[in-house]
Amino acid sequence: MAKKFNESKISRAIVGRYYEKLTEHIDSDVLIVGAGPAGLTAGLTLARDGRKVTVFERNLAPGGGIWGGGMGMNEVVLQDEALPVLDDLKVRYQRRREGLYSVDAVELAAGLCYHALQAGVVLLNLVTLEDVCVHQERVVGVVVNRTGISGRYHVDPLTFSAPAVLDATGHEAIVVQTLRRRGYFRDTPVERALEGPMDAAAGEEFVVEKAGEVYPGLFVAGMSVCAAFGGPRMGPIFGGMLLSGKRVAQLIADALRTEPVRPNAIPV
Ligand code: 48F
Repeated sequence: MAKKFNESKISRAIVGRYYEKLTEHIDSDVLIVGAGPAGLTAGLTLARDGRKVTVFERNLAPGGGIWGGGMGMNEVVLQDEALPVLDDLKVRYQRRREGLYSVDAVELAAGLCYHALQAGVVLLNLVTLEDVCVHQERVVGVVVNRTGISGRYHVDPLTFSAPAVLDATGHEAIVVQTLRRRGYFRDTPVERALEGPMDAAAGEEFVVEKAGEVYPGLFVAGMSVCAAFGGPRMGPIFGGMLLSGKRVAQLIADALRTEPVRPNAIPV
């Protein structure tokens, strides 16, 4: 009996579809660096709003700091303000005696990834941000490389363009860092800001309140907010990360309504 498929067809299906995704997303509405709780929530919200969203994740598995809960115990804690997000994701939670809610870390990470992709987000894992594109004092894209190549071989990267780029890389705020080390934030509070020591309640408020645009075209959400503006860390409580992602999505959506569409795009 003739075989329905062979190894070449399998390879062709993977390569074909992957390069379709890449080509379709060279120009996006929003580029998100980091697939942790903040980046995934922002991506999900913007994609549901009809935006073309690309998420880059340096690791193999998206989910960022969720998987390990606290000290490797895979439960994360959230406060009641974040429950509507969990309900929307159909992620289950348990009220604890302390008045907080506990969620299985794997269920939260999986739920965020699943719903973000279902909403239309294209997530490219094993891709590391190396730099940003700045044209006329505005961030208009990202410079990325394969994680296995980045920092290891002298191989030039590729670029993706969008009118809005979100730094959701967590404690490191890698995207902000690419501009900071070149002096783009001279004489602003971002120039020397450092993440502060732990204060869970204050940190949770800070990441939501201060989520927003840090440089024209560049936004921050999640722990990158603390790294950019000097807010306190908060440990394994995750409500603020989800709400920070939602808030920045709203701000990006507002900005996109007034920004030129894909300023770096050349019609093909
Ligand atoms: O660290 P991460 O989960 O950031 P977040 O969304 O959430 C922070 C919490 O996990 C936790 C916390 C409290 O609640 O304090 O730490 O702000 O996710 C950041 C993602 O960015 C990826 C990284 O692998 C992780 O999945 N990332 C970091 N640098 C790069 C990157 C890079 N250069 N290129 C691509 N992805």
